[in-house]
Amino acid sequence: PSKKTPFITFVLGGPGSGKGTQCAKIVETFGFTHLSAGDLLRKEISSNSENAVMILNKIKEGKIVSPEVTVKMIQRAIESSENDKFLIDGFPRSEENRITYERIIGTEPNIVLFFDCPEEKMVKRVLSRNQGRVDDNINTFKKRLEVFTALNLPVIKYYSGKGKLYKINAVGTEDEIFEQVRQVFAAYEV
Ligand code: UP5
Ligand code: MG
Repeated sequence: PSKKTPFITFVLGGPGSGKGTQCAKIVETFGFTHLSAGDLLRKEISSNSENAVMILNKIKEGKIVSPEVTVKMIQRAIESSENDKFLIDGFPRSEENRITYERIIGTEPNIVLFFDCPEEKMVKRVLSRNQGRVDDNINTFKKRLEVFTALNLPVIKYYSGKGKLYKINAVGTEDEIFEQVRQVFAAYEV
């Protein structure tokens, strides 16, 4: 039996802008399933899959993994879930990512959240996270930020042009930021 077309939210923002933190709150309040592309890739590394070494090297360099790999991972996660609403966190990171997703999945997201955060806040948050991520060091942070600016901002612009973008001010307490996020989903009644 074919499932209902799911409600898809892309969650974008620079490194350390608070995507994962806010996604956890959206899951609690609105019952979404959270798919962090970065977490899915890190899972591939720890399961020693055929792509593990390639993925680890990309993450260490702050570079973007081939979109076929990432989209297949997302597709599997959506298809194996019973839920019909998903947060896709940290993807698409480039126009190539976006176009590959549309080609393989065949749809566009319903809405896109953009956590807008100044660099000095993001770098502080990343360097004080202390969860042992191989990319949480100042050198890799700089590369992640460069890639974000060059490749991810055009995607954000694209969705803004389509009227799908919700820009969130990502400075403040977690609860202050979530209040803006809550209003977006409340309006959609999802
Ligand atoms: N924190 C959160 N909110 C706060 C607040 N309001 N005030 C103070 N502190 C706050 O938050 C970061 C830290 O800040 C945490 O310690 C948190 O407690 C605190 P978090 O919610 O984790 O921020 P997030 O935006 O999720 O940061 P993250 O580092 O995960 O973002 P990235 O986009 O850099 O990382 P991601 O995991 O998405 O990707 C990692 C790498 O994977 C990429 O660089 C790339 O190499 C690869 N990748 C791909 O190749 N393709 C993909 O599609 C996805 C990833
Ligand atoms: Mg994250």
